[in-house]
Formats: sequence, C-alpha cells, structure tokens
Amino acid sequence: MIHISAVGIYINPDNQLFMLLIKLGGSVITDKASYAVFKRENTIRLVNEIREGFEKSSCDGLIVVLGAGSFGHILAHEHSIHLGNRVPKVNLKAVSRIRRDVRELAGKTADILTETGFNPYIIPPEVIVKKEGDDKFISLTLNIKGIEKLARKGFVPLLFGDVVMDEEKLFSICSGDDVMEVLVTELDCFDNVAFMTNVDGIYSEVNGQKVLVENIEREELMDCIANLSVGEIKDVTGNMMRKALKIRSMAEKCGVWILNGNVPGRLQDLLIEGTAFGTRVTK
Ligand code: IP8
Repeated sequence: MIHISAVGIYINPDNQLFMLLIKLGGSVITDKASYAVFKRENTIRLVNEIREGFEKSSCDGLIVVLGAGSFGHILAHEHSIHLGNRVPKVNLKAVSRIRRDVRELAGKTADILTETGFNPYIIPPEVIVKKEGDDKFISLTLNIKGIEKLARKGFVPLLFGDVVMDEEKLFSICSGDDVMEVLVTELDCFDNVAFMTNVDGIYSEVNGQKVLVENIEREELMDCIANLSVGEIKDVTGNMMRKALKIRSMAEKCGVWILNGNVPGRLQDLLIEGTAFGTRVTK
C-alpha cells in the first residue's frame, strides 16, 4: 500500500486507485431559507475546487452526492413527508413536487459539472437503496458495483437525497447521508470522504466555549454527542444523533471529513494538500 495524500492518492491491495466521494450539503448548494433557491456561484466554485484537486491527484474517479436543501426540506417539513402515509391527510402533490425539485437541483449541478469538464451521470437513490424497516436502507448490490464502474470509466455518478418508496409507509425520505453511508459500506474504493456543510466541522464545548474538534476517533464521537454540532439539525432527515451515527459507521471504513463548503479553498486544500481546516473522524 502506498499512502501519499489523505484523499484519493492511495493504492489498495488490488492495485486499484481510490476514488473521491464528496457530499455537497444542501446548505452549501441552496439557500435553505428560501424555497428552491440554488446557490449557483457557490456550486460553481466548489466544482472548480473539485476539478483542481481531481486533476492534481491521481485518483481514479469521483462520486458526488447532493443534499436537498430548500429543494426538499421546506416542503418535506411542511407536510411531514418523513412519516410517509402515517399522517391524517397525505399530501401527494408535495411528494411529487419534491421528487421533481430534487431532480431539478441535480440537473442544475450536473450542468455545472459538465461545464467544468466532468461527465455527470445522474442516479436517483432508488437505483441503489431499498428502504427496509423503520429507519434502515439496504443496498441493491449489483447497481452499487455499477456505480464504481461508471466512476472508473470517466463518469461522475451524481446521487441525491430524495423521496423514495417505502414498503410500510408507502414513501419516505432517503437523505444524501443515507446514500453516502450505503456507498461507503458497499464499496471498498474510498480512502477518505468529505461532507461539505455550512459549519467548520464538529464542535465540542469546553468550559462553556465551542471549540472545533480537528481530529476525533469514531468511538469518541458518540461520547461527546451531546456537545456536538454539525449544522442542519432541523432537517426532516434527522437530528445530530442520526448524522453522527452515520459518520461513525462510515469512519469504520475510511476517514470522514466535515468541512465548511461556504468558505473558499477548504475542499481544495483537502484534495491537494491532504488536509484542511475542519474535522476528521477516523477509525
Ligand atoms: O438534504 C434530504 O436529503 P439531505 C432529501 O441529504 C429530502 O438530508 C427529499 C428532503
């Protein structure tokens, strides 16, 4: 094994180069306060940072996952979409609208990826996950392996949080975090993965003061959960605890970075230098 940089340039035992997996959170690509407002400039800047980093690395592929931001959460919250049909009056129109809106967001991001020289391949989450039980997603393994192949052949699989079919509740929400977790669990091609959020990373409270945690081991993550914050806690897809559990599960297999995607240069630093101002969760 040759380990040159923290992200990407890493040869695994089968002599295959690692790939980049980046989640662009809803708070960095949309204005979360206003329904379906795309932060185009920020997204262009982030995609350019990815391009720079990708070109300078020798990694073998890129997969991007999108949060829904105001293209999903505002209506989902208003109509309790996460409860599926377990509400007195199911709002089918809201479900249709959200499914349409998150595809619009994926389309807008795909356009930017294309303009930057990438070949995006939009993949709705139902292609790779199936909702099972109350809060669990199982993977459709064949299709997941296909995603790795697409990425190695030059496409950029572009996945996103969405409303998906649910055997018990008819429909429910699959977040971008769920998609990230399934990809990391099922594929062995990531050295580090990055979550671009609207905060600098995970904070801990020391003597009443919030302090950024730069490095944390996965087991410690849950110990100090009460004092942690990675933003976006009001989302319908869960509170801090759920997000932290997902990060902990991913850190079993690879490093998980939480970075501020609204600050220029952080993502590029990570991709080029192998380190950046933010939080790294390790095994
Ligand atoms: O923004 C949520 O995905 P997330 C998806 O990654 C919907 O939590 C439809 C609200």
